Amino acid sequence: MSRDEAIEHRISVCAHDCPDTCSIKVGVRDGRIISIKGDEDHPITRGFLCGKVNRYAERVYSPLRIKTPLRRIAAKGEGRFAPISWDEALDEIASRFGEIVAAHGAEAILPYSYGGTIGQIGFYIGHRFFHRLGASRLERTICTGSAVEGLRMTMGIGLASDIEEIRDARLILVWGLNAVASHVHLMPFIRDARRKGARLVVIDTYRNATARQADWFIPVRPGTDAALALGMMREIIAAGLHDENFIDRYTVGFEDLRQACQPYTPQRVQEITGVPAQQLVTLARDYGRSEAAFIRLGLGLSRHSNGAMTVRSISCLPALTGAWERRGGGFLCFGWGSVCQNQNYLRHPAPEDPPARSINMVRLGEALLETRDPEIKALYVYNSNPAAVVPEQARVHEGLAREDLFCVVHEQLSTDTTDFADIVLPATTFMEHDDVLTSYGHNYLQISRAAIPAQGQAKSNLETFSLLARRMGLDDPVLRQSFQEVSGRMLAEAEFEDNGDALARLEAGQPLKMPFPAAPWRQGLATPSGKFEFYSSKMEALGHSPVPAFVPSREGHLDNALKARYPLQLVTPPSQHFLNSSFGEAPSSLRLERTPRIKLNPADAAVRGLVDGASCRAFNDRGECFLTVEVTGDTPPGTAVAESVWWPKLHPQRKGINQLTSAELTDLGRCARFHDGLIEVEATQEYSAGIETGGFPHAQHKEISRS
Ligand SMILES: Nc1nc2c(c(=O)[nH]1)N[C@H]1C(S)=C(S)[C@@H](COP(=O)(O)OP(=O)(O)OC[C@H]3O[C@@H](n4cnc5c(=O)[nH]c(N)nc54)[C@H](O)[C@@H]3O)O[C@H]1N2
Ligand SMILES: Nc1nc2c(c(=O)[nH]1)N[C@H]1C(S)=C(S)[C@@H](COP(=O)(O)OP(=O)(O)OC[C@H]3O[C@@H](n4cnc5c(=O)[nH]c(N)nc54)[C@H](O)[C@@H]3O)O[C@H]1N2
Ligand code: SF4
Ligand SMILES: [Mo]
Repeated sequence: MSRDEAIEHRISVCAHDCPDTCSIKVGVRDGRIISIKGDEDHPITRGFLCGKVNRYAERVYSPLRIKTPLRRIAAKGEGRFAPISWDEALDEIASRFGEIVAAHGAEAILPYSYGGTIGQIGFYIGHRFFHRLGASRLERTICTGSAVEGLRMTMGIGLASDIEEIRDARLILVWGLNAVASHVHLMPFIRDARRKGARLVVIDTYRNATARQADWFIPVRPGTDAALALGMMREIIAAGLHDENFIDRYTVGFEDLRQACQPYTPQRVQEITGVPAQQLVTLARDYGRSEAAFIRLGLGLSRHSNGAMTVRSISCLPALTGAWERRGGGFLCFGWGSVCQNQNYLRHPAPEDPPARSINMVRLGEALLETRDPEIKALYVYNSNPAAVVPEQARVHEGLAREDLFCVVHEQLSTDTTDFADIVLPATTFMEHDDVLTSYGHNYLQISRAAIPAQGQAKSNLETFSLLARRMGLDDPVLRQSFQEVSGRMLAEAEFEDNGDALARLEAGQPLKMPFPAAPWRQGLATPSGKFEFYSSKMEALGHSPVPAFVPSREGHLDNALKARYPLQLVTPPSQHFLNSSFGEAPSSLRLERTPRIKLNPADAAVRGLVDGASCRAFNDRGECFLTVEVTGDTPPGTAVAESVWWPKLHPQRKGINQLTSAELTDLGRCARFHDGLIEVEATQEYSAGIETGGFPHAQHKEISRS
């Protein structure tokens, strides 16, 4: 047999928290990854992957990979451990959990997880274990909370246009989304549309990589997009570009909306958003007149104190013009695929599960430092790196450093969070376990099969929770189901566009498309009226304006006492080569991202005596973070941008960007305000050599910082 013949080709599905959910062809020889490429047969992947996953072997075989269970042998935070066996680790966890339940009650245990894997099983399988135990429940709202609630108020949940329809759009608004970084498989659909004459407009707080490709980039002040949407709606109505027929049939509250828009004259919108009055008028008319206007709304603008109201306001636009009705027109924030998954039985507590309190994941620092009755005595982290990604990081680290907190972290790599653990358990990557994948950006479902064996003694979330249940004496067979049992149940009621031998095709690795309901507004939406609600009595009942409104964000553009001290609005959006904090270890990603940076407008840099490449200290009342200054006209005056999330331990003093972000929750949906924080920036001598002095802890990182 030749060496080529020995290569097997397998299909895996990327399970990172990304809307693209790519199908991957993995070449494997002797159990090792030889090649990785995008699946040409997947209608969204279209034969290519992002750079991060093209280089996935780097992550799978990283020297930072955790290969065995570990027990802490030094102070919390130091990250020094001795290997132990799985049996020892499980015994210790079971006995410590047992003691804590006996002494303080099960609510003293807090699970902490998010999007390390968005495989349906890997994401949800821990829920029923902790529900059965009676542990505190985690409100997993850090990412989508405000956007989900904002959309719910206008149109109920689940309504979305098909990404594949963007091909037929004539005008595309990419709004609060840096697709080139975070949704790269959107770009070919936009390219297809532009080839047929469509225009791309990007509305964002800085000229990001997507804005560079746009026909028209419209910079807005952070947190002010609702005013822009209201101004657009005012113009659309004034010019008679609204669709009366659609409005009569499928919406409620048009007259209230019309009145709500009146104060948002082009001049007033310019004052709030910074968008010139004439540009607003042009944008509104272009949108209103387009035969097929498509809004791809990102979450950037939802991560402000007014995030839900902003999302709600923008989502009224396609109902006002009837863009929903036209092929190539419409609106997409979360794909329809994200609502037609049957994980409900994994996700929700069973009737026999004990009741338990809820703790919001954004407020982890508070939970660990202040929560009482009972105090959190054990934290079990999986699928997440809270020491890096959670706001008010100083408090998070202080909480994680508590000597009396028993902390277990199930992880692939030694992260900032594992550094604080008592016990670390080794986790498989998506290349090493089976799962069922749906997407929050498109509508295909796919089964992902392990392409290679587990590295070292790593185990999947499914296997780990099954073992833990057994150790804890939880003998309900439902807590110990195999992949076949769980996925079988999940897929039993699934519907596909073509149901013929669906299961066999899924088993063969094919993606299957879940059907869109045709024009669901005709059957009735999941709102109280069954229609698009320009006027929402639910909003009113919750104490918010029932009609769209611009509510200044907490740390926004308005001058006030806080702004006098901290004049810059900090936006911390995803960087292209990291995925949240994942890939923050990968040598190639680190090389491409170079150093943790802050983008400042030349005027803002000059008044602070900062030049390009200077070291600076960014700070506010919550904390500080040392960054390298990038002076650029891509960032408007008053806005500072730090693409994120670098590992805190690669920053000086292990102070990451989330030292500066607020853990206060959004208006609705209990989400985080990652782009709504005021800061000041000053030159610093201390770190004038930049990241080099930041103490890269691993030999590997030291090398990278030199290269
Ligand atoms: N490479 C990469 N891809 C990722 C991620 C990553 O970290 N890296 N993260 C993944 C995850 S978990 C998610 S949730 C998604 C995130 O995806 P989204 O949040 O939908 O979009 P992002 O690409 O993060 O872009 C956010 C954009 O919003 C802008 N923005 C911030 N505030 C405002 C505002 O007030 N108004 C306007 N108009 N724009 C604003 C930012 O400048 C940024 O360009 O991406 C996923 N994909
Ligand atoms: N400043 C700032 N902070 C942010 C954001 C921002 O834009 N700016 N974005 C926020 C958003 S949108 C989100 S969604 C959160 C995301 O935050 P997290 O969900 O915590 O995402 P990651 O940082 O990627 O960390 C996921 C961890 O899970 C591990 N993992 C992966 N697969 C598995 C598995 O199968 N099993 C186990 N046990 N572990 C696994 C990975 O190794 C990784 O360390 O971050 C938020 N934080
Ligand atoms: S991170 Fe996103 S773009 Fe990259 S391979 Fe995974 S799903 Fe595809
Ligand atoms: Mo997210």
